[in-house]
Amino acid sequence: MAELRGALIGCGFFAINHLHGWRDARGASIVAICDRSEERLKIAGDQFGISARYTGAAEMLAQEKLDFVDIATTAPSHRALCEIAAARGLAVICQKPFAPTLDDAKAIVAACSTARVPLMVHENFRWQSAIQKVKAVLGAGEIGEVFWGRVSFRSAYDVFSGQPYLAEGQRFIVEDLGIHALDIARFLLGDAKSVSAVIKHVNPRIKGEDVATMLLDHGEGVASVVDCSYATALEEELFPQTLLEIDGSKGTLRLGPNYKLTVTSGGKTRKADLAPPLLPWASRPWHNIQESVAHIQQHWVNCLANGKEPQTSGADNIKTFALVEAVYQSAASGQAVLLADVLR
Ligand code: NAD
Ligand code: 89V
Repeated sequence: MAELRGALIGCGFFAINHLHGWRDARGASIVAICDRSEERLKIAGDQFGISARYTGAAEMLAQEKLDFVDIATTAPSHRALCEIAAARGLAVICQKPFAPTLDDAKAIVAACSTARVPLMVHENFRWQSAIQKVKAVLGAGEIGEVFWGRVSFRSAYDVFSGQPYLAEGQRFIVEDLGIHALDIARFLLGDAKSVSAVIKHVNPRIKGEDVATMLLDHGEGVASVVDCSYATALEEELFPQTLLEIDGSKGTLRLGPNYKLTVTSGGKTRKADLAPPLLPWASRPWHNIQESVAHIQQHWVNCLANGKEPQTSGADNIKTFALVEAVYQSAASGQAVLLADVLR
């Protein structure tokens, strides 16, 4: 089969990881790039040897022969860019957070559905190999029926130097990082029916909340606690690790610091090291996120080639996005919020 031809829009901080992932992907390559900043275009184009460079997305999509578009800009531009790609009949990958509002996210899903083009949100955390291996343990029934979980991300890492816009928004940790942890909770324990949340703003140098504690009701008595913080200075900085605790009817699973897995079942405990590989282009501590970028992008290529729905399709990701919205509503009201009400 011929290689799929992709174009990347947004050549900023995180897009460099996309470009590495595309270079490694089997079955696709990036043939054109776009950024409204000439400087970012030059940096990315020179590094990856891509000569088709545009400062306007519409012009690029009109000029280039493409199969898909990878949108790696920040959320305010996502809806307009997804809509112009869908109008041209191009399959779309869009970075998280999907959009500024749930209405925008729904509009993107509708535009791609009307145009009958595949849509995937680049929700990559579940594609970290440690998280995938945990999913496989649960799927194999080793700890029985899961009834409780904790998804935890606690750090004091300075994310603002690489991503200064994160310090500027009225919303921060739930929208930017909690969204990954909430998606992992859905991935491992199933969809949530309601959520209760408490959020806190600790760091005076940023505008939004940097601590969040969320309780998800997954139905039939199954619950998870999802907690995240960028105000937690630990003896050992674990950024960007997600720790897991999962209890089941036959045993327990823990994904502890430094990717150490412990599974206790039937009176026996086994341990495994789930440290991710350090890809040739990756650098610590970001390497687990970087490998997940390569994995999700290969998943996209495989889905496009085989006509399959991506795991984090637009329709799927609306449920993660709605959880984020529900968390903010719950934190503001002090009440549990039903997902069905948010999605209505
Ligand atoms: P950034 O600001 O460094 O880069 C965005 C780039 O997009 C900039 O170069 C900007 O000039 C360009 N741009 C914006 N609007 C444009 C438009 N309409 N047309 C052309 N170019 C445009 O941001 P970033 O840190 O790279 O983040 C980008 C996205 O990636 C965000 O949504 C962020 O949440 C997400 N992100 C995801 C992960 C992850 O692990 N999934 C990690 C970091 C960032
Ligand atoms: O996923 C993100 O957008 C990043 C980080 C992993 C640092 O939170 O901001």
